[in-house]
Amino acid sequence: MAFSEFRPLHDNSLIDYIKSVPALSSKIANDFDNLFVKEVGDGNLNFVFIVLNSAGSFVIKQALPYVRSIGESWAMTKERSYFEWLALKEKGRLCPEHVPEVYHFDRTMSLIGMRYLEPPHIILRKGLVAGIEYPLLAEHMADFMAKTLFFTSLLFRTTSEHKRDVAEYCGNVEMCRLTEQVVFSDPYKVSEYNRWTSPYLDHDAEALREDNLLKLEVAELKSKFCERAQALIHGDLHTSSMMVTHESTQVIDPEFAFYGPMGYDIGAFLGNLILAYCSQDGHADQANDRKAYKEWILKTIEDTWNLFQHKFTALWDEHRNGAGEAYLPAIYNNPEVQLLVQKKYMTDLFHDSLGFGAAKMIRRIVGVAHVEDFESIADAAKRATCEKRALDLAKTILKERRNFEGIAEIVSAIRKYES
Ligand code: ADP
Ligand code: SR1
Ligand code: MG
Repeated sequence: MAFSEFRPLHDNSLIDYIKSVPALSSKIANDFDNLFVKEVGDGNLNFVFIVLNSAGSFVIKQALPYVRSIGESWAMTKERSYFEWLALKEKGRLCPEHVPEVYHFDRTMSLIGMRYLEPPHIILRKGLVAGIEYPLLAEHMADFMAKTLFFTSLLFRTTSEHKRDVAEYCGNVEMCRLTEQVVFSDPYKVSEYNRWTSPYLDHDAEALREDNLLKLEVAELKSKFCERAQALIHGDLHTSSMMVTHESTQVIDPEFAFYGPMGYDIGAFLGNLILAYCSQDGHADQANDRKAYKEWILKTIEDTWNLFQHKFTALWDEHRNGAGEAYLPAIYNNPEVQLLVQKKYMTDLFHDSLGFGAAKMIRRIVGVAHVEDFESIADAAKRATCEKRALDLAKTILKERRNFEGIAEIVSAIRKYES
């Protein structure tokens, strides 16, 4: 069977496809007799097949020209697969410890073949719902974010390299426009796609549309998201975009990648950890009140930012006499000015991260795409109580983000929203 033009793959055609690609068939020793193939895509957008036998394994991810969770009525470019591949390669080069290896890419078929993250790897969000602690998570995510953000920013690169790559990723405009809509626009207006736990949150959803101060701040964040090509960001770094074990953290799914504000990635991760925290009371039962687990989440939030800040500034110090265009050594080479610019840069980045993180919390409660942290709380009243707490907290963080001086103050603010 020829695959010279795009077609969605199913179990049988997938096997024919694999037979036609040596980079894939060699992974399973060309043995098709006892092959296990299963579609496991539970994300919002794409189809993911696990392929394995006793000789080896891989995953095939294919983008179809629409949003999977909505259906064919919401068209979406399958070129997202190209940008996912590009970003997996680049982030894998910068941080191979935390990115699955890519084995194959086919632009015509919008298809990526990559490492199968075998059990016990699970999606982090599922681990957070189950109450599982991951002792290395903060360290690993801080490492991933510090390396991928620093090395693609003007702190490290020349403007020639930067503009070349910015231009390439501008092609991912449809994915950026999806984010502009579902994160920064729809939650603040009437939209056919919005939903929330009704009737409990009816008033809260309406209040968002009438909160002028909030809308002013969201406009500022949206403009930064659209205009600031600070680094190559993942673009969708929530807790379902990483697969984890106790020892391993693997970041997947960078199909929203583009040159944008670093705080959008850091905020996505921290904001989703805060959502996980706020959902814990809904998962508490007689066997486990989740109190200790909530403390672990708070510690992970604090450690992530502190470790990120440490690693990022260490990379900056190490490369400060390199080719980075932002702070030329000829101008910024004395320790006093170096300290001043780093402090300003990190403070601005912290406030950006808080703003974007809060916006991403809000969209998961009143927008189109919700999260399992809350959706898996069957009792609607209980779910709404958790969601309302998260929503109120997010509104405070978003509006007052510039007043927070460190992550410990955010942890204190989170504690204040306890019932
Ligand atoms: P989407 O782009 O639709 O959000 P994801 O990349 O998040 O798709 O993948 C959907 C699901 O497929 C994940 O939740 C995970 O269960 C599974 N998956 C994706 N990539 C891998 C992988 N490399 N190894 C194992 N499972 C994977
Ligand atoms: C229709 S919105 C789908 C969402 O799922 C992805 O993971 C992104 O977060 C996107 O906003
Ligand atoms: Mg996903």
